[in-house]
Amino acid sequence: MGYTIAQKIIKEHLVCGEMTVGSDIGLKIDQTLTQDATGTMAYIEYEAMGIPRVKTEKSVAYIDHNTLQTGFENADDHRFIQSVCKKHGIYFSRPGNGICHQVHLERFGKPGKTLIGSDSHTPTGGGIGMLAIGAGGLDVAVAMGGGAYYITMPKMVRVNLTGKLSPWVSAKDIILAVLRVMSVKGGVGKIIEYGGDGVKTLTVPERATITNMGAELGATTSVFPSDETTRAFLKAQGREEDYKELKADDDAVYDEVIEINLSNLEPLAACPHSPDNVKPIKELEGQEINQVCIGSCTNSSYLDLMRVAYILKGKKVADNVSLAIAPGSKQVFNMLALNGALGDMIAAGARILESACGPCIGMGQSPNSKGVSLRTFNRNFEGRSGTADGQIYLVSPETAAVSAINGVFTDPRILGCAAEIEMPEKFLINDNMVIEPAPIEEMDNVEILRGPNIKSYPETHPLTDSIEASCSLKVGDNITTDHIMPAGAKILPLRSNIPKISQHCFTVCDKEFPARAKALGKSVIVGGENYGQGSSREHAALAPLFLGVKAVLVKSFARIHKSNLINAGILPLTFSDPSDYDKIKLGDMLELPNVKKEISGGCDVTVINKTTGDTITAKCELSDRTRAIIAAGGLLDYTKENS
Ligand code: MIC
Ligand code: SF4
Repeated sequence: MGYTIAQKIIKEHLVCGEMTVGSDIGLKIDQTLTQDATGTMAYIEYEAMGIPRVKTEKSVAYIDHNTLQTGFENADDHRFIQSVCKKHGIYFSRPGNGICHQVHLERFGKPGKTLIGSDSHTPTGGGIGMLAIGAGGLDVAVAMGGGAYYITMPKMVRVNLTGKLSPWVSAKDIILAVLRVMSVKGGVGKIIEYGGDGVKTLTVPERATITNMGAELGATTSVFPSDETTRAFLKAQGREEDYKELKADDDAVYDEVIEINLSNLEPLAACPHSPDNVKPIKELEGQEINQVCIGSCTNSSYLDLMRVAYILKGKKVADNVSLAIAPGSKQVFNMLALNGALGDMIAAGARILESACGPCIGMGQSPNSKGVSLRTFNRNFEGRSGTADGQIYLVSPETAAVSAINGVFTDPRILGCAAEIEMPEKFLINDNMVIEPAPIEEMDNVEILRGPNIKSYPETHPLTDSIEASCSLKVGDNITTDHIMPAGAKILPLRSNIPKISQHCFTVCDKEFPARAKALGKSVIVGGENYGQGSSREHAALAPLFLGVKAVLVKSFARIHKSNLINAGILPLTFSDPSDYDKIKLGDMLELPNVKKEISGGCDVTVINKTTGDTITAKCELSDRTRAIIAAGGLLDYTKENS
């Protein structure tokens, strides 16, 4: 039996476990990336492990999320990360150099290598044939220290692409079409592999748009073959030597196959408030809009922005629309500046932002009340834009640009013939905003620069024999990490201060939660399906840890959040019978009388609702390793005990 692309990379990097679906496997990690919003904590954790130099082939720290410096906090965090990088052997990409995933694809990613990143959109690297996975900061810290990264061996899904996109239909429309079929939880426990004749019609940045948004499927990762198109991209980036061919064997076996004929696709939009709420633009045409934002790690490549500039050239942004554009990297920005495309955007009335995440994470550009905002981003969760009643639609750059001019939802196919925009044979290469680490012999002279907002990792506790705690919060299905630990310009600067950021935990759902949980001392959160979807932010586990949450009992979990809970020593429990969800109410007193014994024996966990008298059972699906992590009180304690 042959192998899929992902299975080939996994086989080459397997350090423990068996490649059978559902088994716990450990992977050697070649590269890591962090961004600043998760990075400060990841480096605090790395420091706590006491390993002098990173052991990966390449580790890069990007500053791209918290770039709005309205107080000392973000700048202090950037300075802290820069000093840690210098000392411990990590490359530092300065603020302004671009969004982590875009820059990593351009300058560092290599086909066939493994990459983990403390950001859920790390799978962008799958666009050049990497096995690139989003993880919690602590997992990344462990990988930097040379430790393996553990996942559950996923199922393999093949998305077979045939045909060719019609003019003005875009890579974004492909992934929105996949989301329409699979939904935001359809990818959980799966790797999505793209294949078929249609692959060769897509450039690397287009492939990266698709693998990037595989995160919204809940997939472990997504990957494209590495072929002549990949070689040409790497050559244009001045690094052809990093090329390696990668394709699935003809007799590779997939658990699921999805067929997409590119020729049949049309422009699509993900409507509020979920990336899988997909409708054709045709159905929305003519509706008035208020804002357009172009950028983010999904759609901010040179090719994307050249198409946008082509559409905007000689036109004017409609009076009722504010158009913001953030090029994905300094490379893209600089090339647009030199070839005149930036001038076309400015002349049309675009507001040009720095190369960073910006509006995608609510760092500025929040729309007006009830504002309809078309964005080329990947997430439209409620409130994420910073405007609680904002109506966010996710669209392609082409749809975004033409709608900005017309002031209403517009199908870009009205533009007629395709724009003749070619991939450059040579990108502009200038890595002067990537700072190299100090040589080993000089590392002792590097001082770590800490600001007053940088606090240590919250206190952890080993698992106790029993737990008695009340239900401090009950929520429904598809709770995102943006509900659990909101981002935005006001809260993000607190990412290195868990006591302070905890005061915002779950306030989107229930303003009283932080105070109530803290007053209770110990508590349990109850939730529905796909709990914790979205971001990799471990703050969505660390804030509950700080607030005394001992267990989260839900119908099902999203992958990264479940492992962040385990890493924080919080029990991830699922109802054995989902209808038992109705047997617990806010404020009920719960008892887990034999929890330690049951967990160590791999048995179901008994939960007694002392308020109602009901007894229910919960599953705690753990491997031997994650069981030991929970028993120790989290991954940091486990790593210290085992090193
Ligand atoms: C996001 O898109 O939600 C983020 C912000 O990039 C997060 C990381 C974070 O919360 O810092 C992600 O996707 O993991
Ligand atoms: Fe940044 Fe948005 Fe991409 Fe997250 S999804 S890494 S916030 S651009």
